[in-house]
Amino acid sequence: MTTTDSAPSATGGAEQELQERFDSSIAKDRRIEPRDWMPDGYRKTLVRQIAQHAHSEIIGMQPEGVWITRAPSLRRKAILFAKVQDEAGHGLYLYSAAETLGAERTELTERLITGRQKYSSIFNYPTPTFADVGVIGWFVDGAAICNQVPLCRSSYGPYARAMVRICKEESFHQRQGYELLMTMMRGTEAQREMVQDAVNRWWWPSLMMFGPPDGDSPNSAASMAWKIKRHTNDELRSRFVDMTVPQAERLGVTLPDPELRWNPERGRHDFGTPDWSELQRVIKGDGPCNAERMACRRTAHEDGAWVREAATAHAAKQAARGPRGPHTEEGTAA
Ligand code: FAQ
Repeated sequence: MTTTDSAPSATGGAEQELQERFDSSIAKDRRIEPRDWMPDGYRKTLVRQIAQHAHSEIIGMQPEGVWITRAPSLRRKAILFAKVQDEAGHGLYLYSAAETLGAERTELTERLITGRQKYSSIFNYPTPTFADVGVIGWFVDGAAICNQVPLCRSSYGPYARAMVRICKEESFHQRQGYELLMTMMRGTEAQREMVQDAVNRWWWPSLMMFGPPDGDSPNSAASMAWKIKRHTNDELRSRFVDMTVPQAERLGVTLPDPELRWNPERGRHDFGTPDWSELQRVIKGDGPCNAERMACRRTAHEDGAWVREAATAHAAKQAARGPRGPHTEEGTAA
């Protein structure tokens, strides 16, 4: 497939030339920047993926956020607080990246809270125990790293650059989760059971984070041709399994898959099939916590209206004052 197959065909000499220049940049692994011409399909795919990614970071603050006040020590509270704050930051970089493509953040938020745009299925599962915080760090941030490190080489410059910092922070997040679980595994029998229970509940949903199997992934072909995605959903899922199995052994937990075993011929692990009907149900809004997550996001948006109004009024005031505002070189207050 060429990069033009799924893009609207360029008509006319000038547009044809632009299309050729775009194709050549993609072929040579050059970055596409906001000022560059790009096919409509490329722009739309990026806005869709980046917006869903940003929404996931923001909704993703909720499952762990509820543990900030209940974390068992000041140290754990401070760590969790910093992690959840990082997720907010990731959301903001990503909304900014989407804005470079002409998308309005207000419009994207509106689409999220009215259910017209998706966020990751993984954040629709509950976090009943503190071990869930550790397992989210280990599995969910681990899966995010597998999926997002290749996105640092994504063809769209602002997205790729945002991913560099995000991935560094996700690495910290993954390690804090693993360290938390290690500590619990060195604790009491009840704590070890709590970790195993959380592992049992999060394993399959974490595999589903990578998206549907390749045969049912309508967006992959175009995204790979455009080098937005560098690997297929199944390839990244498989890498995650290979990375996680030795970590589980070291931790002393069992991954809940009787089909999981090393395949020496393939040099990879074989593993069972996730329940794809569950993924579809959760994506369509029927997961254990979809309604709760959306209600919480809507309330936060409504409660934040006065902040947005105050910030807009402040910006208008500053603009009306012109460049010589209250903090001029002379230090005079207007
Ligand atoms: N959940 O054709 P494909 C994080 C949708 S951030 C919901 O394969 P594509 C950090 C898909 O959008 C986690 N929907 O699609 C954190 C498409 O729908 P559409 C988020 C899903 O785009 C950690 C349809 O199904 N990460 O964890 C899911 O080529 C801890 C068909 O699928 C990203 O967003 C799903 N799991 O591949 C925060 C990474 N899977 O739009 C807090 C960037 C698929 O056609 C705490 N995104 N869908 O209506 C990607 O890499 C890709 O978009 C995929 C999906 C791989 C997610």
